[in-house]
Amino acid sequence: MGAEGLSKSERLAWREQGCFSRKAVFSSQEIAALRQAVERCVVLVEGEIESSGRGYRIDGNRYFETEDATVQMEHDPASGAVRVVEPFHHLDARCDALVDDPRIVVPVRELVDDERVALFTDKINLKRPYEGSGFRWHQDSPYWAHFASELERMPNVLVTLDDASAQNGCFRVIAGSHKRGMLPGLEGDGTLGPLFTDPRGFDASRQLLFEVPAGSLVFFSAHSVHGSEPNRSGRARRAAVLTYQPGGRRMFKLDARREAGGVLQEPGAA
Ligand SMILES: O=C(O)CCC(=O)C(=O)O
Repeated sequence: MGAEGLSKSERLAWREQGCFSRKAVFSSQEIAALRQAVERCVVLVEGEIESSGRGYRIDGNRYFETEDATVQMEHDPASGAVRVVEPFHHLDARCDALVDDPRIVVPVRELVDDERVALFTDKINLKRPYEGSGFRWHQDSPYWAHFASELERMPNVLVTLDDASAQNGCFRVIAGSHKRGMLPGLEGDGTLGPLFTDPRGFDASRQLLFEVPAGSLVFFSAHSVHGSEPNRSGRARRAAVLTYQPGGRRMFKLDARREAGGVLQEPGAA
């Protein structure tokens, strides 16, 4: 699949389910190169953590702030693995180029409803074999509401870097949960509890499992309740998530603008 605008069924899925996927958009060669690029980012942040990263704990989980990224470590204290790096695009030229890929940006322009789109944030979620932990049900919008407006115009695009299945912790979305805006968070469940969605606010039986091959894209709304199970398999489950917004706005964690995909040519322009 190339750089195509939204089909009728994708528009319908976006409106009704808050998500849709496009399978195997990137070739296996492209994904192999992207995996290598992502692993270069991990090595880079590991080096920074070792030399100068500032570490802290929230609800028992370990985080580090490097000069320009937040690094979350695996939950199990016995694991030394990096779990999430946010942002990562600026750490590697190949990752930076992903932000502008027309196969992502063309449909995103329609979801943002703007010819100009900018990056809001981006992360890599790494679930190493057997030790990759799950992501509890949550929405992004309650978190981002402190930093951004027009949350309906901030689509996420998850890029699968490995074949994803229920066994290795594929991404999941609660169909239709985006329709209810920001839902109540958990109370009395640690510092981050309010950022996890109270299970009374959605119907868990409506979860969609994105069991898709490496190189696929999952588009989902900032209001969608989403999450994933731990990796119980011997195969990695890595993914990149890019979040876009209308053009001209600054990024979430970096005090800079990152316009995406360049300016569209006017019809008939040379
Ligand atoms: O990578 C996953 O499975 C979950 C991603 C997620 O929930 C997030 O990045 O907010």
